[in-house]
Amino acid sequence: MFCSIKMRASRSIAGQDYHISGAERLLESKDIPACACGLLLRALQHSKGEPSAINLKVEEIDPSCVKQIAPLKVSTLKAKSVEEARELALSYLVRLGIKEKGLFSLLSQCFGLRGAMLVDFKTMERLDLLLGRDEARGIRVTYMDWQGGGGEWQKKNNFAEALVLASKVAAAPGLVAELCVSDDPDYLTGYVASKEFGYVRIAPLKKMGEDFGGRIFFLDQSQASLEECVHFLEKEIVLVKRPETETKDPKLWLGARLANLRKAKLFRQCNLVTSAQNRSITTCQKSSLNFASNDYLALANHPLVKAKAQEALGRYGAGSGGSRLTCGTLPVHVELEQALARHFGSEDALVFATGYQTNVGTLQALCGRGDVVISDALNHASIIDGCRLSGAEVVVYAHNDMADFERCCKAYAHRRGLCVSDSVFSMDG
Ligand code: WAQ
Ligand code: MG
Repeated sequence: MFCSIKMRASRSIAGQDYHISGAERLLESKDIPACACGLLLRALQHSKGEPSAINLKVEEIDPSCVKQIAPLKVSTLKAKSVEEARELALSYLVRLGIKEKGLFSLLSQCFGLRGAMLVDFKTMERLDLLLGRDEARGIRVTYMDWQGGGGEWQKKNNFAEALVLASKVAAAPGLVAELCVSDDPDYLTGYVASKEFGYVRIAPLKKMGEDFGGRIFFLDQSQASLEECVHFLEKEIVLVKRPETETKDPKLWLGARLANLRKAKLFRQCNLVTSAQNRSITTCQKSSLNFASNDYLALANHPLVKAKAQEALGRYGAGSGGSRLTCGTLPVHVELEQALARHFGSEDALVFATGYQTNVGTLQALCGRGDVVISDALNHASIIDGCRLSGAEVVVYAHNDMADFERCCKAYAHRRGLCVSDSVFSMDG
């Protein structure tokens, strides 16, 4: 069952009802107990003080009546002072033909209202009073939530809740704009919102601790009647689609990833080496001693190796033309593998072009789903990738810790698998 839940907390002082906190959600009935509990705690722990009454209303709603709308686009402005922030807010409203200079003094009259003041956008006449309701009520926007609900119930997320409300308000017939400042004494951010410019967050729109805040909705009665607009705000059930947090424009999302790498100092670029591989190499027109090479045996620039490579190049050309399994196995490959097997005293050998391919290829060939790989915590990234690609369960033991290794082996003794350790560990530098 799909439901609406509303909480409203107030304090009665000398017979007068002061609004403390209000919130509402749309949710499945199974979530009602947890949500009710969260909203009650929120009311009881509000920074405006303890309520003397809390209303909680739960009602079934018809899911076929739910309208889905898009959220307003959000932008944020920070001002140096309250005056500057208010000027900024007004500058947005002026664009829509709302010219009232004293808007913030009008807003100060909203403090204590349970809902928003609805005014004519040209004359500033307060329209919600024409509906014959009590003055402190205002227009309370209800039946709205984020699509898929979620989120906290107890802790108020001013921004997320305000964006839902503002998105519904901006979608109301005839509604030109909204001006809002939180009435919470410690929350200084407010916003102006409209279909035209979206949701513009502005801070600080009041001083810390100031008894100030509320909402004004501006209606253009030539577009829609007061009743039509209020019906939408108070009765239509609206779910706001979650904003896309991830852009789909590849330039933007890849750009953001690159920026993050740079920020984390993880952005890497290839070093250009302009000399042959030796103990010293030339990079950036400078000779440097090379501690980064894997050419431990200095074979890369050995005259005999180079001469043999040149000979092979003359005979076979510059590429194998295919994978080893199809048409890429040449006599020189077989000779090399046999020589390596003899040297290491093994049955056979298989040569890969790079160390990365060796680890990824071998581990995948040896292990698969259902097997266990017991792996040193500081094994090279290529071993980790090989383990992952094999689909085997990976059990990691503390680096070079033979007691931990033994514990893992014993724990998995009943399973089939493989232990894998690097020989020269390079991952921690
Ligand atoms: N419908 C109409 N008016 C409401 C509603 C509602 N559902 N809920 C609150 N109001 C009025 C009421 O008069 C409150 O006193 C006033 O608005 C302020 O409500 O970081 O937290 O819930 O981008 O205190 C805006 C900035 C936060 C968020 C707004 O409002 C951000 C906020 P509060
Ligand atoms: Mg509040």
